[in-house]
Amino acid sequence: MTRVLSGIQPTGDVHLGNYLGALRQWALDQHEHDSFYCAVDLHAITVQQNPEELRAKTLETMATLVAVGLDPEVCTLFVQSHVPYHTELSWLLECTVSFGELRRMTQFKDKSTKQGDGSQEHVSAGLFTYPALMAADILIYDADRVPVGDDQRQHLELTRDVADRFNSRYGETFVLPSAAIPQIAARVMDLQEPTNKMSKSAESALGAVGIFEDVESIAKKFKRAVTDSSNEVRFDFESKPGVSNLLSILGAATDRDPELLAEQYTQYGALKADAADAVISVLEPVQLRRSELLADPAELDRIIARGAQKACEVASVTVRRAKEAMGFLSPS
Ligand code: ATP
Ligand code: LTN
Repeated sequence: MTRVLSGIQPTGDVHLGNYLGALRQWALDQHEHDSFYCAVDLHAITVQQNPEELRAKTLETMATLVAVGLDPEVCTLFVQSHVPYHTELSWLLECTVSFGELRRMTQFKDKSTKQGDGSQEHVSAGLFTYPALMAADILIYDADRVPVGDDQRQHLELTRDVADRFNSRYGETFVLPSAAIPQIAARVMDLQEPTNKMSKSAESALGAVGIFEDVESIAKKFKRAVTDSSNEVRFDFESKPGVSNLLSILGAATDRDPELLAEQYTQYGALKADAADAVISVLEPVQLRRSELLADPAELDRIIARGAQKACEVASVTVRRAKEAMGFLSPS
């Protein structure tokens, strides 16, 4: 059976881009494949976190995973730091990946220059080596398939390269994974700045739609979405990023082709209203499940404990295999 692994950072509020680009695919995949999903708290600390907030956000992210329809009876849901093997394998992979490869990662370039004075002087070394930890997250579960948004494409390519290098140096050890990136809405853009991706760390509160936001607020954000002045509905991200983003969102939420949808609209107002309605109908069951879950916090603790145990069983075997291949002496 195909193995699936993916992760989400327990930072900020989960938004529509996370949902349409990744989480919705996770919920479908769990029924077809042996699936592992985690809150990647070790990745979150590549930028400084407040300890209380990190703890609360990690719990909240796990509740979100259940709310989007991930069934702990069907897939494995866990917190990354509960499986210490990830950091152990990460070191082996840091010694396999090259400095030049890490330096070329666009996410590092973006995030490191946005921090502090932009000189990269004070960014953590972890922000730089992050892709090795991400490769470890994936390779440790022998994952064939990694459902992610478009922004993670480069990290997946690096993971394959590192796995391939390790296998040719030390013998067949890792499965080479593929990114599973959705056809539509793989890169949901900010509603206010449609040339930037919708992000947890968005500057404008109106630009990102949280998946637990109340429906009035969602409708208002779509109504105020930035378009352009030509009043022609056409799917063309180059010249009409705002309108094309709305068409993609509507297409993803209703399972229709954005290009064909464009033919049905002559007015931006109608497109915005339909996109808002479609998003609200997709998110309503998610919001309902979350309120049920928050009423029973002990259940969430049980889910997290069971997930850690299942994940450790698989991860420990892969790390042992990798260490043996690399020439570490087995403890007697
Ligand atoms: P930040 O932007 O603050 O770095 P993030 O919103 O990208 O955070 P992550 O936890 O890094 O959130 O991503 C979780 C998943 O959501 C990843 O698979 C990522 O590719 C996907 N994703 C994130 N933003 C978008 C987006 N705007 N459109 C589609 N998918 C997205
Ligand atoms: N780098 C990803 C989060 C992430 C991930 C993973 C995704 C960490 N480990 C393993 C897929 C598989 C991000 O920033 N969204």
